[in-house]
Amino acid sequence: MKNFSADWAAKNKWSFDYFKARYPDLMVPVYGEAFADTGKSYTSTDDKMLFGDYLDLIANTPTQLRMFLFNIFKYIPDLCQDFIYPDIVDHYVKKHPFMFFGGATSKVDAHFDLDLSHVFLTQFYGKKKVILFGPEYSTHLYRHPLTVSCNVDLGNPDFNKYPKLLEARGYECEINNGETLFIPSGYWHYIYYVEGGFALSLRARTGLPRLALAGIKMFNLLIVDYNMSRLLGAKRWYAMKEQMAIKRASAL
Ligand SMILES: O=C(O)CCC(=O)C(=O)O
Repeated sequence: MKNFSADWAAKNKWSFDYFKARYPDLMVPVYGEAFADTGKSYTSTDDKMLFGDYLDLIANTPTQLRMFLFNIFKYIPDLCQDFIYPDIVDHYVKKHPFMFFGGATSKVDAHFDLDLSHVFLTQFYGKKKVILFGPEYSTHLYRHPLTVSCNVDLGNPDFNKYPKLLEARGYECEINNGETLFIPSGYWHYIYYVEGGFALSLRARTGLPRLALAGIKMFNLLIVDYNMSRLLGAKRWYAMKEQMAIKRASAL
């Protein structure tokens, strides 16, 4: 969408320089390689950096360091004045507008969002390549049971190891400054930062049945998967999930 953010003050205001000048000392969480790695939980990270230093880094250098699902508005509520929720849907999740930052070459491994909300992802700076697959292709993507992710690298897919990928039909697009991508509930997305940049995601609810399904998925991931990993050891449990994913896909 080209006009989703047409009326936002943020469009002419937010930039690396704007954030850096105002909030250089904010400590922000940063992620390295994708979160599907063995032993990493869904969205946690121990690494933190000063926002000013992080912005300098991504403005000038290719880097894998990303800020993922960052609710910057919790720390700087005034920024919420700079955008509005366009009334093309009802029931935005207004508590959780998230920002995403990344340097050139950063990638976000294929996953779908645990809360199953619809997402409107508006790009401010830089350019991103996005690959999307509908939920009907979860098995073709070798989804790890109980989780919202897989071990497939959609940026460099190994078709020998994951042959069913060849049968999945998805979408590939680029989002540039000022453009908004709609990611429907449950859609898989893989993202590659062609240039360093940042984006805002506004989320919308999808109704009670999907909310209940999201509850089940949260229980599976945050309770069952987490405890299985603790019980069996992260590496062993990850390898077991990978085997299950391969078995399911070969039965297609
Ligand atoms: O743009 C990004 O870096 C990630 C976006 C994403 O994964 C999401 O909106 O769920």
